[in-house]
Amino acid sequence: MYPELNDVLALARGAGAILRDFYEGPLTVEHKGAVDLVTEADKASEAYLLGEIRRRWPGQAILAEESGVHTGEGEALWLVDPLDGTTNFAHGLPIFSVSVAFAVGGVVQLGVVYDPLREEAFCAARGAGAWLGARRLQVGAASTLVDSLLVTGFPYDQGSNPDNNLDYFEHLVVRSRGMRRLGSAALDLAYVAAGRVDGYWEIRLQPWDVAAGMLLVAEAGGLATRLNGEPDVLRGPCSVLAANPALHGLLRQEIDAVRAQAESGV
Ligand code: LIP
Repeated sequence: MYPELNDVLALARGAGAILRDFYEGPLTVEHKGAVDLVTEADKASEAYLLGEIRRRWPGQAILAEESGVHTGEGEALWLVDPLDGTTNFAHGLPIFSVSVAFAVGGVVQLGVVYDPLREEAFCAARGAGAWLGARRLQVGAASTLVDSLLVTGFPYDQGSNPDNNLDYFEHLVVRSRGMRRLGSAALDLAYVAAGRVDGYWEIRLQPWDVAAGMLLVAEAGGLATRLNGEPDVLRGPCSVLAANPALHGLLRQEIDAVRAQAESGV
């Protein structure tokens, strides 16, 4: 038995209510790395999501940020980011979300990105569109960099790994209308789908960060791929690019040019 979009929406809202309870209260924060945090809110939200998925869809596989791979039977796979934007959350910065996606045979069919503070649920079903409440989502129309508001992010090893996106950022920030770094990949993608920003790219994310948001962008008329243009983002760490098709092509050209220059050592 497979879920429907309203089932995924209910899961995301339930997890979001847990995050609201923890937000701005005393919080236990642990380090997964030098700047990679996990809080009790992440864990409580994930425990809720895993429990609900296992109760209602027993035996289906789950890939969750904090507890990893939970194998199952058949071709169903849940991808769960119980709190996307953990660093923001831990600092009390109100930009974070819950991201839940459901895939069959490696293809995401349903996705929800939920912002618990604004109570905005960005929802998509493959082939049926993307929605924010009753509003159909449509990506922005910007087709030049100078007319584009862009958003990106930086990997947790930004301080130790020279491949940290700063070269792409430096190249694009001076060529765009503006650049933002919001701290939640799932919301970045949801905002591309909603036309609030025109383009997003980020390197070395995880499938749970982006699975729902990539479907949102695709169902809102955009193009969401790996940075190299490949469509599959479920097979492991992924660098992603999302925008309307014209801007996606332009951003790929610019990013490829920066990479080529770095590789040539010029
Ligand atoms: C975060 C992403 C963000 C990225 C961070 C981190 P988390 O996910 O949403 O875009 O820049 O490095 O991956 O860890 O808060 O779920």
